[in-house]
Amino acid sequence: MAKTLGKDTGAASQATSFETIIGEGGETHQIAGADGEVLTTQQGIPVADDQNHLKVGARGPALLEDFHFREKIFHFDHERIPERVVHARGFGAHGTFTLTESLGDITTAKILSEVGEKTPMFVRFSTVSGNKGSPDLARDVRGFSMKFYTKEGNWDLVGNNIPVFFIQDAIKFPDLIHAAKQEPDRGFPQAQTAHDNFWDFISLTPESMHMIMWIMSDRTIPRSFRMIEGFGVHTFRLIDAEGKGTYVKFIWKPKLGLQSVLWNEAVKINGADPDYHRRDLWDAITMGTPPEWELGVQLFDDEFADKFEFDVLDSTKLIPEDQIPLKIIGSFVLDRVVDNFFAETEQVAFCTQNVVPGIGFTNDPLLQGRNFSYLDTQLKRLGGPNFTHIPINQPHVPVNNFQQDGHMAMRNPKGRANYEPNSWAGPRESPTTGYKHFAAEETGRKAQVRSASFADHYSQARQFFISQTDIEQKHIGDALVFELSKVERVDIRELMVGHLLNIDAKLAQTVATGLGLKAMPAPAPAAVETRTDLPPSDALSIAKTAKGSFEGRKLGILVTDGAEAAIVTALIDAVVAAKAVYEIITPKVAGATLDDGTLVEGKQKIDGGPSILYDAVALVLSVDGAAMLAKDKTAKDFVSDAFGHSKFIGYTADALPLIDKAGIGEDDMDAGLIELGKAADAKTFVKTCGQLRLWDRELTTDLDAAAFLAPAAA
Ligand code: HDE
Repeated sequence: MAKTLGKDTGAASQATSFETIIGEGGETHQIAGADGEVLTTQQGIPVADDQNHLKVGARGPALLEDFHFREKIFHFDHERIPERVVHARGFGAHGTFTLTESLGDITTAKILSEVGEKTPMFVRFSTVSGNKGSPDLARDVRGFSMKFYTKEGNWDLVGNNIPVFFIQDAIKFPDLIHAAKQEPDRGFPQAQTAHDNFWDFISLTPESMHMIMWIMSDRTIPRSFRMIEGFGVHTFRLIDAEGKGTYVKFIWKPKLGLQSVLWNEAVKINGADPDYHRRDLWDAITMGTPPEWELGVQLFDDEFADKFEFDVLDSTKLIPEDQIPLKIIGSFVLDRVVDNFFAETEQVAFCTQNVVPGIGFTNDPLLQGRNFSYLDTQLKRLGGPNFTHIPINQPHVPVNNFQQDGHMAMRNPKGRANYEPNSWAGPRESPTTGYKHFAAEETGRKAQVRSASFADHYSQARQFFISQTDIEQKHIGDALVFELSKVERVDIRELMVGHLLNIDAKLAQTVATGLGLKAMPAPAPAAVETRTDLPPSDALSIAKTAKGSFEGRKLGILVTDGAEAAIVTALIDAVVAAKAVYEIITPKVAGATLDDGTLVEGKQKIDGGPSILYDAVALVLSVDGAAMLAKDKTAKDFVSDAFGHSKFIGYTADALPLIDKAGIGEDDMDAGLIELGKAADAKTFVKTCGQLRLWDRELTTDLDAAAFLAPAAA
């Protein structure tokens, strides 16, 4: 006999009513009420029982006749589509691009020439080497793919957060990716380049050295998608009405500035919150603080290309902003999360060859290869040629052509003509508005060759390295030592140090010392000697371009019962005024009762809110609270990690016993530890947090600092 448990109505957001009853076997049935939505099969047939499949007798065998059971399991079995071969882990959001400066004199593209024009867009951020379930803070390049739904069709700009790439010719891409991903015999490591195969390939591929400097820098462990730059990498071409071309590089800059975390932090974040980046973006958008980027271009002509030190078709090189300043032409904001992750983020299909009239390609041998690869990959992933019919991939303009049929065709034209030319009706060519390829003059011998103009592999690697601040240089050294220490073959480690010698002697020495090499290896053979005349460029450094603001960052406020309410309130006010956010962390998630009797709710129990999840922390504790937490390993880690990660720490005097037990003695107290004696101190503290980290502290908290501080070998 079924027993009625009660009528409800479920969550407040559900408009329909249902009744919950218990079945004979104790299972729960939710029965649709009079105004309720009825569960159906894919054919729209109402379902009576979704808890039990059809059987002969209550304990008997299943019957094939049960079409609902069969359909439900069949559909479930086919839920997965192949993950992307690269960039499998990603997260997307919708936004709008607004043009502020017209490029109408050099391109016919409406999106780049009609000032004020708002173009809907979708962006997908990703890591490259891990699989779909890998953690967000892998040391890796971030993909930054953009689809603009323009008035002239879809334009895809499929970029990265690093302006250069590992290889010069697309034919090496499968080798690069095989070497970076899990080793084929053992199936690990996941989402890590710290293994023999990767460094074996790299050490035998000197053209990757510039990119290696970037990936060993803090750029590959970003604090947030909201705090990364984007680069189109290749040189593209803008084309005007007369068919004249202008070279262009696309670069987008985050309004919040660049920021990264430390490696020790990244490793811990991956455990505490593997979804750190996607959650951060989701939260920022849903809380009404949508991230924004400026879109800039570097424009140049053949004359510049001819005199530039490197080949503008070589994607292992960049053009320093000091040489061609960025012209900001617009900005975009990401302000809408997806309704459904699979439908949008997973099914979005970017293709480098999706360009609109007025935008064209160059002969960059990487871009040429990509233009083949992306269309090909969509066929495999999305299962047929009609992936453009999926809403996220559909242009926002009419699509008219005679391509027909195929798997899952959703756009099926009416009428008799399905060919052209025809004498019936239908779309026709337009020599005036249609896409015209840039009419480049091409000559040359048919051959498998690499241009000699691509041969300098070290000069820009060096330029990048010398553009970094001391602490950024230290991080590059640390990362190389970490990764190469995971490489088992000593000859690979040595060959890598040989390459570093061609970049910077001190870096090579730091890494050799860090690895404990017995002797300095010989420099790697170089096709072209490293230039030492390229000047440092501030735009290449994260630290030198810092905005000095806490906007968009997160303060973790650790609070216990009896803590000073006035300080907690002042901190919250200061954080809100700084356009930042905060989370209250308490010993129990229900919250803490402050000294004025108010209950402040905890967003995290301390075990679930380690300090690595915050940009800065404040310890607002009572005497009893501090005494209790001073015995707790997690609380001590909270403080010692924040200190070790060079974060700013605000504290009330009563919190000192916890700070002490966390291993921070009186001698260690530095300018980054700020006492919150009175409510007004909260403002000063949050302002100081705008410096983001007290980098000098790292030289006293890290063993590797010694190798870094040692003078370079002669
Ligand atoms: Fe990709 N790349 N790539 N790539 N790439 C793919 O296309 C490929 C390269 C980049 O969010 C694949 O749809 C080749 C450079 C991003 O969905 C595939 C070469 C840059 C994404 C492919 C490159 C990128 C991809 C796999 C060597 C930076 C994620 C799934 C010439 C400018 C797109 C897919 C998304 C994805 C091929 C090199 C960026 C296999 C052959 C250089 C951001 O087609």
